[in-house]
Amino acid sequence: MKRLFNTAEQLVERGIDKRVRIAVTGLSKAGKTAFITSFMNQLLHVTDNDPLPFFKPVKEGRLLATKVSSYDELHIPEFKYKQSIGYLVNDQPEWPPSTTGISQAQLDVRYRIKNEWIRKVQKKSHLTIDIIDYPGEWLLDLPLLRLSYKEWSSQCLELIKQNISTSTTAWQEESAQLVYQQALSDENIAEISNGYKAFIKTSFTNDHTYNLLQPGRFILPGELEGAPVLDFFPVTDSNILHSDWDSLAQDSLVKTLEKRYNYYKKKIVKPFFKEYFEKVDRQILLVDCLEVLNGGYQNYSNMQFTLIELLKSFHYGQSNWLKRMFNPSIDKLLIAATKADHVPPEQHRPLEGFLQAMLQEARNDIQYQGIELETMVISSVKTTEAVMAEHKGQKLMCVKGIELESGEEVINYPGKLSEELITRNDWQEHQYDFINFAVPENLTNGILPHIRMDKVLQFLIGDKFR
Ligand SMILES: Nc1nc2c(ncn2[C@@H]2O[C@H](COP(=O)(O)OP(=O)(O)OP(=O)(O)O)[C@@H](O)[C@H]2O)c(=O)[nH]1
Ligand SMILES: [Mg+2]
Repeated sequence: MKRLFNTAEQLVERGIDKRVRIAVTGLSKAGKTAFITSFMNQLLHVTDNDPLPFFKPVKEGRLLATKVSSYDELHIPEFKYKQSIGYLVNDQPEWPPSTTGISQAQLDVRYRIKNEWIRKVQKKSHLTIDIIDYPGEWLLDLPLLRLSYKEWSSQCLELIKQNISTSTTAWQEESAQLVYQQALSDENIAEISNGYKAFIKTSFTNDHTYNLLQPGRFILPGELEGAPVLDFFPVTDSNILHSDWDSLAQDSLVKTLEKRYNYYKKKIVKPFFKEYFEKVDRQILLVDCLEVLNGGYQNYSNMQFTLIELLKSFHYGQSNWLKRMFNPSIDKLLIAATKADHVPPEQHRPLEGFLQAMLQEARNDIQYQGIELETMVISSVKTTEAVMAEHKGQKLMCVKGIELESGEEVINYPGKLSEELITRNDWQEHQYDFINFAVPENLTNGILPHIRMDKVLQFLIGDKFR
């Protein structure tokens, strides 16, 4: 009953524009947790923060206070803001650890109403912001919702052909021996599926190829560790893939795998999407371009493919009060290159150009649906400062900070970024050297230094404070 009441209350709040749900999307290590922590941190310090010059409601002095409120939906764990900010601002600061489960934050912001007519009857109002954090690996599952088992298997086969240059793995050798038309015991299926899990885990961690070798829960199972729902794998025998499966027996291996794949989609992926991404109003896609630039052409084209497929999973469209209540869609999308503090400021523009070119096709398709879309280069936590320094005999703008691996202060010139779309041939000539930076030790006032978080806030929620 209480849940029903909460849902009804939420619907009304959404309809009258007093509640906004933001989807923070990004692959594993893109910077989602750091972003959510900084987003909350900036809002929680609206009254004692340096002016956030591009966040208009703050500039106009209308934001009065923000608090983290306990979440209405008790079945979803709360995002541990205090713990997360604790990592960043304590005496020996660290980055918050990689996320292993879902959690949700709810912020309540009180503000002075701008519209003078409404102000005559009501001076203050509030906005509730919902935001969720989850492991990036799980996001890779969303595109599965559009694929049949056969289509998914064909996609896996294609990705394996493109990416795996090394000798065949144990799983590939084993699966090549399988007779897909015949039945196979559950124990054997589990054994081979464990081989597949090991295979995608290695290619995910070692090559870090961002490819769509799903399911994401195979890489990070969470509470599903050891559950039979994770016992399946794709068919990578092209003869079987091109044959007709209608006449095959229900207990044949291929049909069993197909059933398990469909079960996984229905019981794991669909509820994940419905609960967290279906009722979203605004979205930010965080992209770690630096990892890709370091990684080379294949890495780039994998990430491009993955992100384009991912963006197809969301509903975009213009919004009005009725739609917001009953059939919400995303009316603003921000695509942001994260970790901009790795790049000297004069190279932010080329980095943005690179991001725009990488996602040109997806941007075009989404913008066609009439929504507001912007690209930005941002940093949730600024860890470096820009300095002029000599690099290979030239005076160049570099970044100075503490290198994460060595703990030493370093001055780094990451290479000259190109605004143009980089072709496979050009790529070899581009040498990039992005290093990881540690969180600086001087964040004693508890306010995180950032790059353009004020612009992010303005784009994502600025219009909600009317
Ligand atoms: N310099 C810098 N590094 C960042 C920033 N944001 C994230 N990072 C780095 O990127 C790493 C990953 O960031 P997270 O926020 O944990 O990434 P995530 O998307 O939540 O990753 P998962 O939880 O594994 O899906 C951090 O540990 C930092 O090393 C930033 O604004 N500046
Ligand atoms: Mg995380």
